[in-house]
Amino acid sequence: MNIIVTGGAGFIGSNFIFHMLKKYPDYRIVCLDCLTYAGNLSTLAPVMDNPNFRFVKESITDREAVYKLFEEEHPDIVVNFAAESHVDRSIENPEVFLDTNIKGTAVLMDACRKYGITRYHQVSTDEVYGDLPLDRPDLFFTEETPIHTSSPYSSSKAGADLLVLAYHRTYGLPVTISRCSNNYGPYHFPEKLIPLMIANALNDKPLPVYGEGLNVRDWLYVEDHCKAIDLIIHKGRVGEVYNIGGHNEMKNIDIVKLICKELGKPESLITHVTDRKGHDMRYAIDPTKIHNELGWLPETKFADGIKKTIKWYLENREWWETIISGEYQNYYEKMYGDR
Ligand code: NAD
Ligand code: TDX
Repeated sequence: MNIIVTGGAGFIGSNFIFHMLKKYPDYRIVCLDCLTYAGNLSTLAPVMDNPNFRFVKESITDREAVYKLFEEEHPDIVVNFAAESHVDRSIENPEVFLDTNIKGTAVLMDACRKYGITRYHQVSTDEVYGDLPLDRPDLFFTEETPIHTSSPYSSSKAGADLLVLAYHRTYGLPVTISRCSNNYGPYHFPEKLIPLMIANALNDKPLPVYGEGLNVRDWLYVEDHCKAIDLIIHKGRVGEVYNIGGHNEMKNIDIVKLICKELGKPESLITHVTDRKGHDMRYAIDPTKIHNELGWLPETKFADGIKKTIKWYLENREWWETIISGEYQNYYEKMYGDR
């Protein structure tokens, strides 16, 4: 099996590559990633010398480069993780989100049509469903929940999902889509809630909680997400959407307090800052379909996963300190400097 994994120098894609190379020693994995601010080649250092692994630095929006890669590699499966992934950045500058998340997806699928593949898998998000109210804990997102996006990021991901389903219906492309809740774990870029709070707490910097911190997210350990995608690309039904979630809803403020406790830092570091524009209140996934059809269940309890994650950030300071001392510092100043 020859698999192209796009966005593999980012958080979830890199974890997926490690999972696949370990579990399937006879598979070839080709990572296609243009190394945006969020892509980090040092993350892939442990597999760079693996003869079954190849890294290619190109953009999924570059049709010529993508076609050339397909001609060279004849992939059986394409798993598309490549995306602009940060909601706050999409609010500042939506354009690159449209280019990468929508146009890039179309280019990849055109290559799949032209050269033939057995599966195109789109890694999507629960954010395409919009949000749920805090006072209706009985409501969950199912695969039938209407698309109802809030941010330029989620709209671009929803646009891509609709294109993927259209390529299936119109051209018969063998596609699957997964819509996962918030991931956490090693190699998570420190602009996102959990790694940002860990890094700031370790540096005794303020912990910027948006609004009152009552927004709810459904957190899933990244390895469990990777295992779900592994199942879907091998056993999932073509043309189907699968929700993936941890049944682990938590308020932002409780996560931040837990991180303070685990690191022995005072809660007085918590600073309430201006809320995110259009901030989704609650995400909650109903993962019944993937459980019933493919037998998937989350394996990592949040209490264990957050400990493992914090330990990883303590043991890999160089990885995230390099990031926060570079260009990212300008972004951080712009985002949090005046609030
Ligand atoms: P990330 O930002 O950590 O990584 C994205 C990767 O894509 C980076 O390596 C970047 O260099 C690469 N990339 C960006 N634009 C590219 C382009 N034009 N061509 C090639 N490579 C490009 O993101 P992540 O958190 O790992 O998310 C991966 C995927 O999973 C995304 O599609 C995201 O929408 C989806 N997702 C993420 C979460 C989450 O909690 N992080 C949850 C559900 C779904
Ligand atoms: O500094 C912060 N303070 C804060 O209160 C940051 C960065 C975030 N937050 C809040 C906003 C959200 O309610 O924490 C929550 C989580 O924020 P993010 O880590 O930015 O994640 P979210 O917006 O929920 O989106 C994530 O999950 C779905 C990923 O970034 C997306 O790529 C994925 O699709």
